[in-house]
Amino acid sequence: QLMAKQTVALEVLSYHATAQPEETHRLKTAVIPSADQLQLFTFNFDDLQLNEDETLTASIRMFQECDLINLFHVPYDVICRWLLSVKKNYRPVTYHNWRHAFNVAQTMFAMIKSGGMEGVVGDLEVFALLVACLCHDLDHRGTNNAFQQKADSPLAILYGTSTMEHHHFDHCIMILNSEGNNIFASLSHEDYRRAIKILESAILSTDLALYFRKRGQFSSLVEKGDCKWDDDEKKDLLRGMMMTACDVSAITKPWEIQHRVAEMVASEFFEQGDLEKTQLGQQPIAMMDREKKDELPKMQVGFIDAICTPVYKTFADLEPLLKPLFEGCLNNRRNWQSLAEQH
Ligand code: 5BB
Ligand code: ZN
Repeated sequence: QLMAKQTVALEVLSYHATAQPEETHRLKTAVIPSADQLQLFTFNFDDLQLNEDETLTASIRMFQECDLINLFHVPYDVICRWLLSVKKNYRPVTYHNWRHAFNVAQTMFAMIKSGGMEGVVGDLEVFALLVACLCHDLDHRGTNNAFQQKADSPLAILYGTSTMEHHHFDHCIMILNSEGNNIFASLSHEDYRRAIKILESAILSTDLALYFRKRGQFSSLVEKGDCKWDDDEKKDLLRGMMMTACDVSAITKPWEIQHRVAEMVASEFFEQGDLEKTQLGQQPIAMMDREKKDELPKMQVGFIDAICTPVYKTFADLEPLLKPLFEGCLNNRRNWQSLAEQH
């Protein structure tokens, strides 16, 4: 068992690409548009309005706008190199790709800057959270935890629970530990440890299984009005819920965007379903079975009711400036429900 794990660990952890000097130089000398120009403050942000280079300059702008580069003495070439390395370690899968990570970071930025969370999370937390968003799905293969288990993948052997999320975090650490990529290098020893802890917890909390365990505690605190977030454990819970709210935030977007993204989510699920049929000889669940694609509207309503509405409702109760997320979610529920009724 130990031998197997060591072999698998080498296989999984040995290789990752980093940025080339030419591309680092190009980003380093690029003009960074303003946050307003890039529409970074809005909850209705649409990444398709930006080209690939602009997703990079927009990411830099989010760090600048939070003053993180100055506060934490990040050399400009290091943040450029790190960002390019992160982008390079997303695979061209249909949904869990670089653009998804970038969108999640933009929602986090909007929650902090436009959603009233700036006074709640401190500078080091903002830094770690934005990094967590950009890194939270690193090296995703377009297949979920259940698939890793069923396929006995090297990742499932290495990490028994929250399989993919542990891998995303490990990949994030590998990039930070690569030459010239450590954006946390100038932090004090204490801040460094704290940033890595926040990062780890934030990335792991994007496992849906953990969200189900934690959301009851979170809504109890908000209902009780116990929202001072003064102890570490409560604050960690809040940050985890913010990660979930950002991760599934496509469900809060204007209908046209939500519809387009849902089609991508569905395609990636169907591709996993195809693999289950061909590679594992198994019958996929309805969500991943392209024969059942007519059930998409009904499934989105189920997703909204079971997972999305509770988290956005709690955030809206916590902070009125976050209500647009809740309202966007309800608007998409109406649209999916009406499509479901036409079937
Ligand atoms: C989700 C949990 N799963 C174990 C069983 C199925 N459900 S579900 O019924 O809520 C469901 C969710 C069913 C279908 C879905 O999509 C059909 C295209 C979805 C769904 N999931 N729809 C979405 O728009 C999105 Br976004 C997602 C999230 C996919 C990634 C999961 C990451 C969870 C982070 C907390
Ligand atoms: Zn994600």
